[in-house]
Amino acid sequence: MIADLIIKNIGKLATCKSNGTKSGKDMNNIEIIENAYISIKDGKFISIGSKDDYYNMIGEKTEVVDANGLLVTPGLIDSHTHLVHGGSRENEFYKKLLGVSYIDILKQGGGILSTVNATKISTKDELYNKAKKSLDRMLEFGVTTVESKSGYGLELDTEIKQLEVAKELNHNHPIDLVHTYLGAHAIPLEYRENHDEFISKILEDMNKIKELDLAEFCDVFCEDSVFSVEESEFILKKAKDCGYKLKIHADEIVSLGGAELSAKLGCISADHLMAASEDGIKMMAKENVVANILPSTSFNLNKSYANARKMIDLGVSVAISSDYNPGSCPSENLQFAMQLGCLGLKMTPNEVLNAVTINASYCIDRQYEIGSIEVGKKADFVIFDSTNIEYLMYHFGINHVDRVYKGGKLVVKDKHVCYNN
Ligand code: IZC
Ligand code: ZN
Repeated sequence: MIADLIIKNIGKLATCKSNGTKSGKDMNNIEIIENAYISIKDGKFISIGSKDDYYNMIGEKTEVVDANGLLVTPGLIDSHTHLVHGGSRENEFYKKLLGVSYIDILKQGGGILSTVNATKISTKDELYNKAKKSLDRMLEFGVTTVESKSGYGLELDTEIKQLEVAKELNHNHPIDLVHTYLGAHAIPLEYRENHDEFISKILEDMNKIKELDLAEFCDVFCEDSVFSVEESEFILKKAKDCGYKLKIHADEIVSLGGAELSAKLGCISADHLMAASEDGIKMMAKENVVANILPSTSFNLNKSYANARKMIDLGVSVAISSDYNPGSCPSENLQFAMQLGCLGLKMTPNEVLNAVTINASYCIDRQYEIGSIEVGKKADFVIFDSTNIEYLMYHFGINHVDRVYKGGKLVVKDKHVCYNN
């Protein structure tokens, strides 16, 4: 078969190929092909090999690119973000440094609720342009697929506005987006004494959003002073009946039993887990719930890191995401989260790379399309300005990307976006 594009002279090709989620000791295994090439046709990988075995795929129109001996990995996947929102929260930054907690700020009507106000008063264009800027940054860091949550409306119209912006961006931007409805993100002040009434509104809204086909996943912020385990269970069960796949913000600050609930309900991922119990982790391993850990949030809130080593020892599949949001993680930089995967979570560089590629693809149910470099999968890949995986985590705080390809098209060159539109 004649290829559209061939990348030759790849020093190390980290395919991240796997027959399922990577877990336990297997999380540290990465198939590496040295002196490799990849060839692409119609946006997909058609052949992967070593040395010069690509000659018979070169036609008149084939573009052959020299990777100059560098490292190539699958496009990175950010499977937990609060991408679309209005405003920013630097006004709360110093308060936090003085020791006022994230939840106390929320209880005072700030935090998520202040972003809800900023999102309500933003026009669609404003939300679109702000989120597009963030997506460009993510792409420049090597991210080619992003999960994007709503949750800054807490009423139907603004939730729809956020989800529609994400849908338009999915259409117009090279990054593929996966959409999550997070109507249960906070309790508006007027419902503080009446959670049940607010929850019944969420149930109505989730049906409408499903009818409009605006979200594939449903998520709940299960946390002390936000949604209890019982409330989260009630909401997520209804979401499942409505056709959503499930996610949960679990045991981020207080050990409530969110990990246990994720296993009980068959969530695809449980996210955060800084305070997850050992029983909860064991239950997640048994039910194959992916632990989606967000170490940049631990860093930014100056909190402890999730116990990734224990999770891996107990057989849980671990993914890592940015949690990009205006409160607890105002940074789009997934490479920084990867570096904290080593420095904070004590994961190995190989485990971290699997966590942001193949395991992250499972968090968004895209494991058959992306997450590894395999024949038939979408040709999303990154050429790093590095000859090995370790260097990406060791040399921290900088962007290691050389070039990014999305569906076989060059979208980042010399560290800057170069797609048309
Ligand atoms: O805006 O604070 N944790 N939700 C749960 C967030 C962080 C986003 C925010
Ligand atoms: Zn979150």
